[in-house]
Amino acid sequence: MVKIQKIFGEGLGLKPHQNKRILALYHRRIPPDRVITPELARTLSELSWETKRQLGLLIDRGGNIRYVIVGGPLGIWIPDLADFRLGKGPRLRGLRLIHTHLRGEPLTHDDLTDLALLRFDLIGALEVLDAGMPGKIFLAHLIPLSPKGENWRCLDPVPVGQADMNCRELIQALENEFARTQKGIDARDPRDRAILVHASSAPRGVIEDSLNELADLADTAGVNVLDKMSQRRHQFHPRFLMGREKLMDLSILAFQRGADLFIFDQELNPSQRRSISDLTEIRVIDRTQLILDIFAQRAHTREGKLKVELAQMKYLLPQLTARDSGLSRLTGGIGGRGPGETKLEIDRRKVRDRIHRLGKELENLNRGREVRRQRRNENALPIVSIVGYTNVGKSTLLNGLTHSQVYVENKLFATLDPTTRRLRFPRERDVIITDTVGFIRDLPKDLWDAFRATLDELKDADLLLHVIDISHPRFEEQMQAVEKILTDLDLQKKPVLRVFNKADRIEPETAARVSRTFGGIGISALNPQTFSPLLQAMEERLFLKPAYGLEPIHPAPLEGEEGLWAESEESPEQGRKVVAHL
Ligand SMILES: Nc1nc2c(ncn2[C@@H]2O[C@H](COP(=O)(O)OP(=O)(O)OP(=O)(O)O)[C@@H](O)[C@H]2O)c(=O)[nH]1
Ligand SMILES: [Mg+2]
Repeated sequence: MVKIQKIFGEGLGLKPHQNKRILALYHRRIPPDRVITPELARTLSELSWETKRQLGLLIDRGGNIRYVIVGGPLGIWIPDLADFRLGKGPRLRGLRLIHTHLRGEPLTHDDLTDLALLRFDLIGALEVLDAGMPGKIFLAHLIPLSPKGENWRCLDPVPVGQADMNCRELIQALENEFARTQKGIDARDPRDRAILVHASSAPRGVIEDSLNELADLADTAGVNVLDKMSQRRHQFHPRFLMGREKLMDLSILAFQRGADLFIFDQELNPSQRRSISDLTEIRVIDRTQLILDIFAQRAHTREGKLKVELAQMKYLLPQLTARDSGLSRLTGGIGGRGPGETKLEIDRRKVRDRIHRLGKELENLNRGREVRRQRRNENALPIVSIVGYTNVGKSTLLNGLTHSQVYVENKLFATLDPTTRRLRFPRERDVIITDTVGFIRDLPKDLWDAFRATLDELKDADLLLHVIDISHPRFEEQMQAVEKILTDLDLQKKPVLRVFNKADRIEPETAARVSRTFGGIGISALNPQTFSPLLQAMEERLFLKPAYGLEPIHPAPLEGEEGLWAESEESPEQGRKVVAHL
């Protein structure tokens, strides 16, 4: 084994003979079951007293001294431990830190932070008495998840000569204990094991809702969510977003639970992501990346794949501007997927070229779609578009209405590409009905841009069916998020029918009340027998509208909301389409 034999830390200003004696510490070896020998403690203490600086030793499990560190009078800074990276699983670092304290103080907060963040086997502070005699030794180690929420245990200080516990056995016992608390984890399960993190000033309920949605997203992406953690903050730490303290708790929690990924609910800039990941040695992604990843998994058609890749590349570009050596960590999304994996060598120029080419290819596809769209318009069939938050049952409704087999799944973003079907009303009246990609609040901008063309097709719709999952605890927020997106798409004037779906999952009276309150129609997309009132309302909207004027679609708008108004047949465009098929 090649040892790095140099003084780490604040070696400047030491006298040559001190330097030499400190370097000579590398030749000491400690029996593997001892924390430190009294002889070594004495030398360390003497040298520390003479130089008026803390001295630290990082000792491996074989009792070899791997790093000798010189600190200041009050603290010591741990170097980059490149040779001792943390692996996956319930492992401590394989190094213990024994260092001197010149004022006889017990382990400080900084010491315990190092213990936690660096996952040392043990940490010890050796008291330096007058004339450089060693005094007591203060020891602490991490402990597995406990009901009291403590992260470490501080042992009673004893004079260093009496510190006779079996160090090897203690560390082994600890690792066994950690392995036991992580037992729920199946080592053969290839999924990422994540802790979800939220830091914002939002009220608790909002944070909880947001984390629940993030959990759904993570589940959709195929991530095993082990735990959630949140911090209410009014000011964000520029480097770590959350406070350093909290990050330490997070790091310990990750260790205790055996997590290998943090998913932040807040958008992180590249340097924040790197700082957090460097400090905790755990991969870090944010909600945007998670959604991008889901879209990447979901894209099946050529067009869908192009759009998602374009969004991923656009997302990647600014990440590359920040100087970064660990590109793989930045670009590897869930399970190392994402554009980064096979393109470690990508540089900015290549990404720009790719963005340019993807843009061109999509433009061509869009042109083709434009032609199809015009043809459809010439056919002059009314168009009904199904919109709504993701997973509310849009595709199920399309299937139910048109006896189709569009892909349906209880996961988010099952549908990425629009599907179009023909729906026949009585009296031989046909309409075109389309299913669209689900909406979500705060859709990442790059995805929004990529899907903009698809969403713009909604402008052709004569009627929007806004499907709402009435059984969802946050259906009102979802409804509002969708209506905001419709406004952003400049569709606020489109006739909209609110369709309260999954009525089978709640009490009939509640369903009726909600439909009345918000002005909509309750259905169960799984059961076409519930469709009659919906079909009737659609028919009325499409074919039997009053001759003139503006007609409110929702009888009782939400409080503070202006209400959605439907244009009547007076609208020349709609008039043309509808009249042709009456
Ligand atoms: N109980 C119940 N479940 C429903 C109903 N409608 C849909 N679902 C279920 O809800 C889940 C989502 O349905 P989808 O039709 O894929 O939803 P979507 O809105 O198209 O979702 P995305 O395309 O992912 O945005 C599926 O598991 C459906 O079986 C309903 O009326 N009642
Ligand atoms: Mg769908």
